[in-house]
Amino acid sequence: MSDRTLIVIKPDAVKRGLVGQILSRFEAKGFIIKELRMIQLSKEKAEEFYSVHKGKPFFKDLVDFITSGPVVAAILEGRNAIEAVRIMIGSTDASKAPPGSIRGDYSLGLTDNSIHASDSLESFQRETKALDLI
Ligand code: 3AN
Repeated sequence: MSDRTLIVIKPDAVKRGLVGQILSRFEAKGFIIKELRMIQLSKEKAEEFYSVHKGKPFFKDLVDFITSGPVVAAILEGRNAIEAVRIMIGSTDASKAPPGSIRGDYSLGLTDNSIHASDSLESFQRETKALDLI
């Protein structure tokens, strides 16, 4: 159980002006924002960030999309953060994410699904390093 996790608000949500609404949900839930940064990812950093998906058919689309505009990355601190935040964001395919979850409320996409959150301690460590947050 980790008390910290990483969220990345993706370019679709940043372009649509949803940063404040999304961050406020985490604050309302009780998480503390420990780090907050707007980042334009390079292709190299994006490939490092998504390295677990290297070789998959959607890898190029993923890298193209995450580099298509700035993202907002935040480290959140709170009880059982990784699991709790994954529940709040909803399933990867936003068309199947339930209303009330962030993807369920703000997106219909699969690649452009508004938000990423670390799914394990290992992912948290790799992803924060790729984004130069730690
Ligand atoms: P999550 O973001 O829910 O952790 P992952 O880590 O399995 O999901 O996938 C990372 C990202 O890759 C997803 N957010 C989504 O944008 C994209 N992705 C995952 N699976 C697919 C797929 N089958 N087709 C296209 N894009 C996908």
